Amino acid sequence: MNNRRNFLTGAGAITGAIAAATVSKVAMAALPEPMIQGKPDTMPPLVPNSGRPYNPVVTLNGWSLPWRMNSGVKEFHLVAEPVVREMAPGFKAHLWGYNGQSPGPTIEVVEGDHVRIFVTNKLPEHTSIHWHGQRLPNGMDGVNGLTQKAIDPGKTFVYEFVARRPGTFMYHPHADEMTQMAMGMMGFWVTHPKGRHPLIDEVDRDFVFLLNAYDIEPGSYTPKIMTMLDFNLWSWNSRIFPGIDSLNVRLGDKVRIRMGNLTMTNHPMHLHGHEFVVTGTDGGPTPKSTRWHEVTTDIAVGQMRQVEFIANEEGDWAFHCHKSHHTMNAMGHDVPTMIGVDHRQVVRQITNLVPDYMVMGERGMADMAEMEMPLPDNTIPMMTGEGPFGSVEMGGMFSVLKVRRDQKRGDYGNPGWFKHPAGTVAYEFTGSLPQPARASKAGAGAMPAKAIPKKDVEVRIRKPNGHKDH
Ligand SMILES: [Cu+2]
Repeated sequence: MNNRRNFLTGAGAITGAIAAATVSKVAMAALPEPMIQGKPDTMPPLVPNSGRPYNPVVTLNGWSLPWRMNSGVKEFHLVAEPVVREMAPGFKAHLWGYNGQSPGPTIEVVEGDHVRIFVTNKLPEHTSIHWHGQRLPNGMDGVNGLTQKAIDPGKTFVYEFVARRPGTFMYHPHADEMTQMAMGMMGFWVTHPKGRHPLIDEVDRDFVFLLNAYDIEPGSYTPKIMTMLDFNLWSWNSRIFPGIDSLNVRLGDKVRIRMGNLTMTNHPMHLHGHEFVVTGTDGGPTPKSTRWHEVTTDIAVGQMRQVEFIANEEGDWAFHCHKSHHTMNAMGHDVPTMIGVDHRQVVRQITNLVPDYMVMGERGMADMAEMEMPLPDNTIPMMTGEGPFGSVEMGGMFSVLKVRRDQKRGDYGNPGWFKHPAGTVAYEFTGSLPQPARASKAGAGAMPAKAIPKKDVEVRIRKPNGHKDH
């Protein structure tokens, strides 16, 4: 084993104690005690206190599952069960998950580990777990009906295999998948290399999270499981901005971010202020000759990607899915486009009948983030997040990479807002403005149009409300 830097000693003391608690004398003979997590906070990395050493990952708004060693086998205990997940402060969803949370805890093992996972089903229906991306015996692949009998409610099954290749993996049910994944059943898995690996660099910070999505009607608590495309909550680890923790790093840190996509669509993940390289896919580490720098990487459904970069620009850098509808929360849909429509006459007439009537969106949607809109209980505003300069006008799949010179090694805490050096923030110009260059001609084309209207036509169409008709 090479001499890995252990910069996480402080945080490890806490989680080490949790890991030790799983190994009670009584339990050694039977099932490992299930560890349950009640809080949606980002827990400090789980420093290994048995088995081979490795640099642990940090799960955004999540945690890693402690294990016990039993005659050389690493034993974990997952409990599939209904959970209440706080998706953002003040917004709770009734989901299904593992060990108290959705997603379930991250499982971290080392290449070559013999792994045994006990899965107890406390759901009202049968389940199974598929170990997405793993090399394993066919009968351990977790496909209900094809490779195993379903785990009925109240039963515990055992999965056992050797973690053969290092990389980034996921786990999820392969039984009534449509329901169980729509309800939040999924988790992350990282297999660390057993020694120095030519394609896997050591990093200072290693973050993981799953991309997931829900359709929860404003004012209700349970996802609509039949939804195939029209989700209204776009989340990372079943959290939505501003409920997603920031990724806090030290200036000059080598940072890895691992993401897995278990939604129904792709997510182009975009980082501000830095270029990264994709160093691994669901198939494992990529050959170095195939890596190039980019600032956005698309993650398709069922895929995992890991990106790496040196955090060498100080500041608060946005990190988000670039599909703008995925950085919106509930109410991002079903609102007609009203930009440019002058409502004043209509509003005057309506307020005679409905005194509280308010018009939204004629100057764009930013108004909505500023107005205090009355919302049903348990609804997250469409766009939220209060930054140092006002509303961030974002929701959903959005967080912030915080790069700080004075962040301590091993400190994953939020350092607060960036203090911009004087003269480095965009500012208002108050002098006299020269005439700006402006395109005024309609322009030509590849060839003349066959029939040109006698008078110019301006298209003014108000899009139909909702998605129901297409
Ligand atoms: Cu997206």
